[in-house]
Amino acid sequence: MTSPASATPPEPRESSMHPERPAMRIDVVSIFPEYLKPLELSLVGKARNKGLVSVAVHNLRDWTTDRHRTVDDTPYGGGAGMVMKADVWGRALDETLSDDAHLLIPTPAGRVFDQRMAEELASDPHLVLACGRYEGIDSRVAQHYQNSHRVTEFSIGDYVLNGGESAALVLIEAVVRLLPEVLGNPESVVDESHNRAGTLEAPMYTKPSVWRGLEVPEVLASGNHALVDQWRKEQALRRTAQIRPDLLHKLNVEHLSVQQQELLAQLRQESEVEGEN
Ligand code: JAH
Repeated sequence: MTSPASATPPEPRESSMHPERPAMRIDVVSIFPEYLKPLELSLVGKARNKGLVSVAVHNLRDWTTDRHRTVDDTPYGGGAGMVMKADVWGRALDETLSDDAHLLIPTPAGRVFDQRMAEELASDPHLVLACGRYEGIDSRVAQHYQNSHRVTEFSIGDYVLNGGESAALVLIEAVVRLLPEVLGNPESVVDESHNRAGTLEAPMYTKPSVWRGLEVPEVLASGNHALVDQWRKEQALRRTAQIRPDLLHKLNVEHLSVQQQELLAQLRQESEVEGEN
């Protein structure tokens, strides 16, 4: 005889520390599933273990139908290299995409992935990354799924890779660290190299105060937090102007202090003069 249901304590869930289901599901499809092994490590691996995200990696060849498990064919119109077949990708994605999935395709021809995009993706319930190889995936695959799903072709920078896998790893790490409860210290999410204002961060130092003759800037040891803060904001802006002048006109002025705004006007004038030469 079983005990009455009301007296039976509920079964502990798979992760009793995080009883809610993962905030996000991520599926990756690739012909090199081992390339995605780093997802078992470090930040993403820990987030998976805590049940904050579920990640599955699939082998595209599981959706081939021929003896040789063929995933590519020669390009229409000729040219070098091979193109990944739409029919194989179609079967893989029909099975992998949920109704609310966002399909992400790494390609050198995609929208450049940045922190803003990472923040947007962190709100999606389901990401599916389709990693191509060779000369890429038959263009009709992205076209087809645009009729039923959100589809984003993305690039992690202006260089050519041998396939989308490493770009997928980059995107996943940037997104997963933004999910609630993934980072131990949520302050470090905003206080880092692409902050609210969009400047680079000030240089950082730790002990010893002199290393190989190089001294830590005096102000940082002053104990004057207001002065330190002011110095860091100035350094942040100077560094941005020097290393990433392209970021200067994208800055979020509302998140700059009055002093930063004045310095910005000065740095912009200086770069205008340089640009004229
Ligand atoms: C190369 C499929 N960050 C740019 C980027 C992204 C993807 C690829 N290359 C560069 C790529 C070959 C096949 C994707």
